[in-house]
Amino acid sequence: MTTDPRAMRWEFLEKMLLIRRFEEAVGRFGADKDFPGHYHLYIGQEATGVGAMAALGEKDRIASTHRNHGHVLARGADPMAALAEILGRDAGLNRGRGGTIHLCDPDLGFLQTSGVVGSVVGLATGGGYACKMLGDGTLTAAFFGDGALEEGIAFECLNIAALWKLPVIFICENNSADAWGMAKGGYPTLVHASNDLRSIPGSMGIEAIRVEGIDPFAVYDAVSTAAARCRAGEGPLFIETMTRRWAGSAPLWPELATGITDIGMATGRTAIGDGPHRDWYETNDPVLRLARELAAEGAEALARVEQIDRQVRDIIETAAQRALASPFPAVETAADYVFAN
Ligand SMILES: Cc1ncc(C[n+]2csc(CCOP(=O)(O)OP(=O)(O)O)c2C)c(N)n1
Ligand SMILES: [Mg+2]
Repeated sequence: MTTDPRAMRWEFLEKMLLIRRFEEAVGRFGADKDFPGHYHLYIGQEATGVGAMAALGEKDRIASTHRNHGHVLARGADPMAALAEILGRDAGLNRGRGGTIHLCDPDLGFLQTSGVVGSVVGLATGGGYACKMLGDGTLTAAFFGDGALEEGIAFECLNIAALWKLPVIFICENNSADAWGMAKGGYPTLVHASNDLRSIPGSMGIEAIRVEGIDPFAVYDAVSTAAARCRAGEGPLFIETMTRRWAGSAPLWPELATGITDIGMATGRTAIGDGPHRDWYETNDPVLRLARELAAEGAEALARVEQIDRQVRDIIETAAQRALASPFPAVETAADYVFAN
């Protein structure tokens, strides 16, 4: 990872596009019923995962949620092994045992990813305690949704992390703007008495800031500053990254509501039109936003955006075909890797 800000923009675009094409492939698998059960896509939040991961160190630990695909990829996991995991295949990151919700890459520092809302806050606090005991200057980053702050465990763990000055960065991805909520047949979204989530860690003396979750540089800067402070022994910090909920994540089951991302909407080759998702394409889609900014720099930059998109599409298409063609674990191995020996 470069630290040159100009080069970083291209790396961010490439990673964000990789996650987008990956999620579109998962959406296709989901629609085709290639894997069972519920799943969640990271579309609309790519800038948060990519910006944050770029600011973390190689030895830092990470805990993530049910919406984990983008985190695992942003950290550098192999897309084919991640897709194979979602499909329950033996070639998957967790030999097909974790699936979409527990997709995890321990080699990249993931302690766990868990679908139990709020549990991440506890896992990361434990991770932070371990980092502090090791005294090696590492930290643990927790990625969780706004819904996690409805859970009791979040309050206890923020409290203990503050009291013990644990090196933890609590990254709350607040995607509740434009969410439908259950009353409209959507997914359960935030139901909280607090109208500003920052006040919760704030009441425990944890500094809490809010950043634009569609701006990878804002997230990168916030996490870099927080990491330096954690490593200096100042204790935990809380970052709330705001995104508008992608239309495809508003209903109970995800759907590719805004279609397969057309990079032409960033390069000017495709007209955005006046449809229902105009705001998304013009303003809220973090991938189109960064691609547009880069493509505006001239013909060479525009061609580079298109080339990166082609390259990333190829990587994901090949990974998807290989993952789909790969075998399921053998029946007699069903209990392997599941229980500790
Ligand atoms: C302890 C617990 N309660 C309820 C659920 C059901 N559930 C799954 S996702 C979800 C909403 C989570 O919202 P948030 O944490 O904001 O994450 P998002 O899906 O918005 O990224 C709920 C309530 C769960 N998985 N775990
Ligand atoms: Mg949420």
